[in-house]
Amino acid sequence: MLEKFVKDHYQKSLKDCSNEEIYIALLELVKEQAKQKESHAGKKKVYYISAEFLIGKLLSNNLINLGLFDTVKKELEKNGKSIYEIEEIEPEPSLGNGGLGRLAACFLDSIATLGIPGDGIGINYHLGLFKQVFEQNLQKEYPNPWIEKNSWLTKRDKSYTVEFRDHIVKASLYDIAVTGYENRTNQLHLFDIDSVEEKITKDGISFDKEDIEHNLTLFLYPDDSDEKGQLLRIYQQYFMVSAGAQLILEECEARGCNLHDLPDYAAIQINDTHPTMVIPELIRLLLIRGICIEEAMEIVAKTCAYTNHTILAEALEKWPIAYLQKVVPQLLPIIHILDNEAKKKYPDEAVAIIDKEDRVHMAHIDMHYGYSINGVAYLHTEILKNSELKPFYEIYPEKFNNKTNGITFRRWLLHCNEELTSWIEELIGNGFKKDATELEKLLQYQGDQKVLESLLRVKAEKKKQLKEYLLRTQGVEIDENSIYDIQVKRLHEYKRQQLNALYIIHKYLEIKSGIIPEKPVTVIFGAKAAPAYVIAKDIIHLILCLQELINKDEQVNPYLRVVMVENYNVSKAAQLIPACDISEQISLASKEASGTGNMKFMLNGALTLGTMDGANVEIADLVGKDNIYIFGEDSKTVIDRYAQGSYVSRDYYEKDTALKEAVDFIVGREMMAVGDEEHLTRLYNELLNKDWFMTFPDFKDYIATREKAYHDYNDRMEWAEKMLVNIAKAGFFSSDRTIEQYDQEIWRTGTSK
Ligand code: NBX
Repeated sequence: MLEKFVKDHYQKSLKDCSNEEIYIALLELVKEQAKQKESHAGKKKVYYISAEFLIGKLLSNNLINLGLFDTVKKELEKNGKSIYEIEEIEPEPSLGNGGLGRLAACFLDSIATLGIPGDGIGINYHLGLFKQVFEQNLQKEYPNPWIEKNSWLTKRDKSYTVEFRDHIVKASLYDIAVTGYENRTNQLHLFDIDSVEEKITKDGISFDKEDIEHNLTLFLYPDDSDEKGQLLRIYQQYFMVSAGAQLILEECEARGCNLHDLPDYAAIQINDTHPTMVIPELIRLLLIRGICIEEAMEIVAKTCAYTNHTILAEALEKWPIAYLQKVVPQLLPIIHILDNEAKKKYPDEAVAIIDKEDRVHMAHIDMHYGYSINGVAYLHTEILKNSELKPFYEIYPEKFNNKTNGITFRRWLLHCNEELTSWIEELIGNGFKKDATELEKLLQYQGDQKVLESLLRVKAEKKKQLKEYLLRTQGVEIDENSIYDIQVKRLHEYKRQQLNALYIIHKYLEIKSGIIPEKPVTVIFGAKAAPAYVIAKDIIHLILCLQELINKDEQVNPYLRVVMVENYNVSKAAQLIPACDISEQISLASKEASGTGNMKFMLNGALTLGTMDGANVEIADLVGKDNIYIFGEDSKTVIDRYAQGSYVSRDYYEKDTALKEAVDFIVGREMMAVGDEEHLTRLYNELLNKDWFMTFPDFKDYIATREKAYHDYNDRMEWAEKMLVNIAKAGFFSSDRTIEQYDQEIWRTGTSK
C-alpha cells in the first residue's frame, strides 16, 4: 500500500526513498486515512479545553489506531527500511508539562476510540516545554521547536477575532487529527496567531514577555514567576478560551442549537483552572447574542464541568483583578456579577470568587458556575470533599464526583511494548485491546512456570533494549542484569526525588563500608524542573553529582549506578517504562492527585514502591499487599501534622544516625568535589530546617521497604508472579474506562455503552 502511495507521490519505488521521504509520505497517508473517518454524527459534542496536550510523537500511534501499523512495518522491512528509524525523524510535540497534559492526550485518544464526538481545544505553542541539557551537573534550558514544513498540523480556513484591552488579534485555527482505535476521527483544535516570531528568544529560553504580538503562542507555560510572565499567561488563556468559545457556539449553531439549549449540544470539560475564563467569556458572548444575564449564567453553568488536578494551594490560580483589568477588562463586569451572586447566596469568605485582596479565585468560578467538579483518583476526591474544598462540598455535594485517571493502552502497551503485547495475545487472545479488563484472564497463569519464565524473558529483552538505547543516546553504560529502579516524572519537592537520592547516598555509604548488595541496582531518573523553581533545580544537581561520584567509583559501581536521563519526554518514557523492574511512586501521602506514570509502569510489569497516595491506593487495592511495596505515613497522619504545624525535621535528623549521615553527605567533602557549594548547601539547609514535604519521617520505612523489594526480586518465579498480577489488574486504568465514566456521568452524549 505504501509502495503505491510513494509511486504516486514521488514517482519512485519505496526502496529508493530516503527515510525522510517515507516519513512525509506516511504523514500524508495517515492524514488521508484519518479524514475518511471524520463524522459529524451526533447532537451533543464534548469539548475538552486545556492549555496543554502532551501528545508526543503521533506517527506510530496513528498507524496502530488506523489498523495499518503491522502492514506498514512489514512492507518497510521488505524494502530494507525500519519503522523505528522512521519514527525517530518525527519531532516530538512537547505541548505539556507532565501528567495533566499527557492525560489530555490520552483522553482524546479514548474519546475517539469510544466513538464519542469530542474535540480538544488548545494553543499551538511553537516551542514546547524546554529542551533540557545538563551542563556541569546543572539543568540548562533551550528552545524546543517542533513545527516543520510537513507536520500533523492542518491549517483551516477559519479564524476568530480575539480582543484584548490594547489590541485585537486574529486566532487562526490549526487542526491535528485524532484517530480512534478502529473508530472515528476527532480533532485537536489549536489556535495560533500569524505574527509569532521564534527569533525573539535569546540566551536559552528568555524573551521579551511584553512583546505580545510576537510571543503570544510562542512558548508553553512561560515562566510566570513575575508579573510580566503572569500577564502573558492571562493573554494566552484568554486567547484560547475566547477563540474556543466562538468555535463552540458556531459549531453548535450549525448543528441546530438556538443557544438557549446549548447544554443539549455541548459539554465543555475545563482541564484544571487554566481555561476557566471560558465561563465568563461564554456568558459575554451569549449576552452579545441577545440572551439576558440570568439565563446566560444558567446556560453556561449547565454546559461547563471542571476537573481538579491538585491540592497544592499554590497551584490553584488566583489572578489579581488589576492584571485581568490590564488584559481583558471586558470580562470584569461579568466576573463581578458572578462574584456578587455567589456572595449573596454564600457569604462565607472561603467560597468567594473575589477575595479581600482583590484576587480572582479561578477554581471558585468553576465550582459555582459549573455543573460538575471531579477529582482524578479516589483518595484525591475524598480529600477535596473532606478538607481542601470542603466548604464547596457542603454547598454543592451533588456536583462532586471522582473520575480515576487512566492511560491509553494503545500507546503505553501496544506501541511501547510490542513484545509484551504479543506475549499477552498468545495467552489470552486480542480481546484485551478493546476491553482492557480481559487482562484479568492472565491470572489463570499465576502458577505456570513456563508462562512466568517467558514473561521474565520479555522483561529481560526490554531491559537490554533500554541499555542499548541509553548507550546510543546518552553514552552511558548500564548492567542489564541489575535491577532497574526508575523514577520518572516532573521534578517537584512533593514527588520527593530527594528521598530517592537520600536512599542512594545511604546505599553508597553502606557499600563503602563493605556491605555488598545481593543484586546490583541501577537507579534511573528522568525529570525536568520548572526554570524558576530553585530547589527543584538543586535536587537535579544533587542527582547529577551522585551520578558522577558513584559511577566513577570502582568500589561502588559494580553494585550501584545512577542515571539521570536527559530531556525526559514522552518518547523517552516509552523506552524506559517497559524496561522497569521497580516503579518509584513516593510522593508525600495526600499530595499526588493521582499519578499516571504509576499506571503505565504497572501495565508493563513493574512493581510499585510507593506511598498510599493518589492512584497508588487503587493499585494497592487491586493487586493486594503482596504485589506492591507500600511504605510511609498515610494521608490522614500527614494532613493532621500540617494542621498542627508541628513538624520539625531536625528532630528526626538528630534521632536517626543513618538519616543524619545521608543528609550530611550532601555537603560533605566527596560531594563538594563534584558539585557546587551554593546549590548543595541550599538544599541541605532546606531539608534540615524545613523539609516541607516530610521526607525525614518516611526515610526509615522507605529504606526497609526498598530493601525488601530488592530482596524479593531474587526469587525470580515469585517476582514474575507479582508482575503477572500487576499486568492482569491494570485493565482498570485504561483511559477507555475513565472516558466511559466521564461520558456516562458528566457529558451524557449518549454515545458510549
Ligand atoms: O495531573 C498532575 C497531577 O500532579 C497528577 O497527580 C495527575 O495524575 C495529573 C493528571 O490528573 N498535574 C499536573 O501535571 N499539573 C501540571 O502540569 C500543571 C501545569 C501548569 C500549572 C499547574 C500545574 N500552572
